[in-house]
Amino acid sequence: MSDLTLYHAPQSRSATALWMLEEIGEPYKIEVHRFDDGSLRTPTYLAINPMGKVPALKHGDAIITEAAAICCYLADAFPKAKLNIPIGDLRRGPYLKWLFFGPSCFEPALIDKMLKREPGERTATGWGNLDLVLDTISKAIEKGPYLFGDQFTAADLLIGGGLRWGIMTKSVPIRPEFSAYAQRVGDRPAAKRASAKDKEIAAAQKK
Ligand SMILES: N[C@@H](CCC(=O)N[C@@H](CS)C(=O)NCC(=O)O)C(=O)O
Repeated sequence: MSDLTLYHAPQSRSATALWMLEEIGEPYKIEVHRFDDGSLRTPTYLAINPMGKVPALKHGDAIITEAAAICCYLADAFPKAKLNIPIGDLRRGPYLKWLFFGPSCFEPALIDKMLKREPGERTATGWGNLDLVLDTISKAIEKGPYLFGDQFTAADLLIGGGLRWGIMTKSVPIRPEFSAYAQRVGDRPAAKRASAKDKEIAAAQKK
């Protein structure tokens, strides 16, 4: 028994962790939260994530927060799913680069765009600007089908998930390579199961 619990709120960044758990295929529990009832600010939850945010993952006694770290952790902890590139493989470095690129470059650039914030001076902001980030992703997926050829990894889940979200919110301009890649990752059965589960949880909260 894997003893995995996801602390989740629907229609949020924790959808990434939910999708990753579906990819891994191990049994897991979900503790559902919402943003308007104070449940992310209780001492019990703050002991899990002092940031008062989702996602958080409990595996045995270990708590992991930050969506990208959760994806990286699960991919390594359950290698049978073949979603990681293991230590010892020279592609491990580039793989980690993409796992970090998601939250440190892609996400802040997207948030700048969504919040209509002027990107700062590109030499000072770690992510430069959205065009720079998108051109970098574009180049990396042009050969495809995934960042590392035929192998779909946790890095595709993060970058592809970010692109899907950016396209949906119209923060990412339509480019054929983005649409094709976003469609490819979104068509994965685990992505569809996670999305259905997330919608079901959101609908139950509205009742
Ligand atoms: N850096 C975190 C961000 C997590 C995050 O901001 N989660 C939002 C939902 S999308 C949240 O829990 N917000 C509730 C709050 O801050 O009160 C990650 O990548 O996991």
